[in-house]
Amino acid sequence: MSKVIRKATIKSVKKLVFPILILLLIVFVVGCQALEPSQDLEPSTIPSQEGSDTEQPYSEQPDSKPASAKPSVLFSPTVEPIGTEAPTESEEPFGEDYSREVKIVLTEAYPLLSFNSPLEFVHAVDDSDRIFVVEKDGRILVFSNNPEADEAKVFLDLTAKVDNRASEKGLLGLAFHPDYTRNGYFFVNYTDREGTVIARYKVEQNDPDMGLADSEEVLLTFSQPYNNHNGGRIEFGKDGHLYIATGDGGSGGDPQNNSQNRSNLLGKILRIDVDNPKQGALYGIPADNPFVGNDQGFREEIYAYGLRNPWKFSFDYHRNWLWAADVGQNKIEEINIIKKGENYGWNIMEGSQIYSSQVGVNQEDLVLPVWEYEHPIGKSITGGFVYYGDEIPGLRGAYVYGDFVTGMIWALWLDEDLSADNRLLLETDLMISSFGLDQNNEMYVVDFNGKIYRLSQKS
Ligand SMILES: [Ca+2]
Repeated sequence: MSKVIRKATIKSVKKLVFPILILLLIVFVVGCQALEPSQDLEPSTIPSQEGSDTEQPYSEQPDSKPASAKPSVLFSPTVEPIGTEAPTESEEPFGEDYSREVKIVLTEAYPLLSFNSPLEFVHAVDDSDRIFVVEKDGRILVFSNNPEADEAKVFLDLTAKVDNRASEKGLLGLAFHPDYTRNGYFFVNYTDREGTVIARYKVEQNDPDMGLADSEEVLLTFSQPYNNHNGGRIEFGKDGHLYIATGDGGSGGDPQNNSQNRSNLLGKILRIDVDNPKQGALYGIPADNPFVGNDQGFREEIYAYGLRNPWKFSFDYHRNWLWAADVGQNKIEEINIIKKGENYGWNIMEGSQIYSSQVGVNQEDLVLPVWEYEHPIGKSITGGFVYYGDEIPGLRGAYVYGDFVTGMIWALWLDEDLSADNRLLLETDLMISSFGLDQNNEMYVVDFNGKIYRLSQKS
């Protein structure tokens, strides 16, 4: 596969269209001002926010958002979607109603429930239509997927173990074993005072709403040199293996060069086999992991590397693609299609641009993002999922993602040849800490401030 896979044409069109829209807006605003000279006009400046070296995915304050990018009405697209290029000619595979000119609204999914710094929205693979919400401080809450749900039970409380004392530390990931209905196993990713812990727990046999706090089996630990960039999501692939997102260890610019260093687990997507442990461990290495049997000291858990903080990834099971959104440093937020053994560039590249030079790495071997956007359109990408639900036919096949800092939500259609059609769905005031799917593949947005919203089609 070609290493340079981002299509520049669409982006350049976008780059032209957006300034023209802005120019028209300015002309309009100036015109209005001339008509009403006494009226004070809000300055339409976007704050110049140079990303700090320790840009963090969920520590930004709401008031740091570019105010002028906000619509006056929440949850209603007040600007035409950016990048409305005509869809490609290829036959639409997702049904007759299929049109990408879809209008989306968000509604509060569980008005009677609120959460304390929620980071994940997961359903158990057991057809029970329950939702599990991961709270940063170490609790997992469970409730019925019903707008009238008025009680969330504590499924697991790890607050005594979890070190939550930095903006990117805490309980970060939850995944149910593909055979959960039989073995009751679920897996978590959290930080403690030493670093990252990947652990297995078991559900109480007679109470599906109670995880057993004393059932912990630690699979994997690794230290974190700095507080930030701890990755987050863990998820099982169709291959039955557990995938784990790790960050580069933190600070800014990856000062320890962890992401390019395959002798550690930082700045990677890992893949482990939790069902066939090797001797003396609770997991094994899948036989076809890319660095199995290497004699260079590379960690065999590594599936892909060169990532900065890909704290949200997800599988597109229809196409068997692994999507990972990688939070940028100072300039560029990126989306990658992760393939086995590939190097996604950080910290040599930030998105498609050179960040630093490094001896011994051939730039041609680096895989560039399939899509990227620059600051200050957004400053911390939150990866979502490809939508395959029934309620929004026009969204089928789109990778839905957002930005934690600016609250924007987009849909990205990617053809097999990786040509991209990216559209703005919504501008919100949410601090988007995650997207989630229920068992029917309907999509939700998690607001770090405590509420969960459901995507639906505007009638
Ligand atoms: Ca990259």
